[in-house]
Amino acid sequence: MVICYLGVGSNLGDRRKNIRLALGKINALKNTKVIKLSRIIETMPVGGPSGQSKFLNAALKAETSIPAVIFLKKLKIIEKELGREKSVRYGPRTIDLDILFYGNKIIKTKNFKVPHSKIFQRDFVMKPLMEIL
Ligand code: PH2
Ligand code: MG
Ligand code: MG
Repeated sequence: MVICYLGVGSNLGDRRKNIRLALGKINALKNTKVIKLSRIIETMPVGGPSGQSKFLNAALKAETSIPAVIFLKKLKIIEKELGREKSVRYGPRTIDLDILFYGNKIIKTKNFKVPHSKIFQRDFVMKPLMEIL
């Protein structure tokens, strides 16, 4: 089992419900268990189109035996199931599930970086993450 930390964000639709449903779906993945959830905080959007709605953000700690790249794929499927649609960069989304840390693994591919590349620049990630670390 690997301990991992995920960042969760939503600024479209019923944000709290989206986060709750995502959590349930992550917890329902094979050999995966959500261990801890931070408080859910409301944050101003960083980047993306001007005038988009505020986010709800949270972080969670989970353990899984699903390999990182497959875990990422499963998270993308959950995002889709919760109505995430392709949009402009940093645009509004029903749910965003980011792998912040996956054990002590370092991954650097074009579309997938672990640790997540902007963790330390982003208050909306750091605040909830610090709470559960
Ligand atoms: N996610 C982004 C870009 N901007 N701003 C806030 N407040 N919360 C987010 O989760 C967020 C963001 C890209 O994933
Ligand atoms: Mg993100
Ligand atoms: Mg993302």
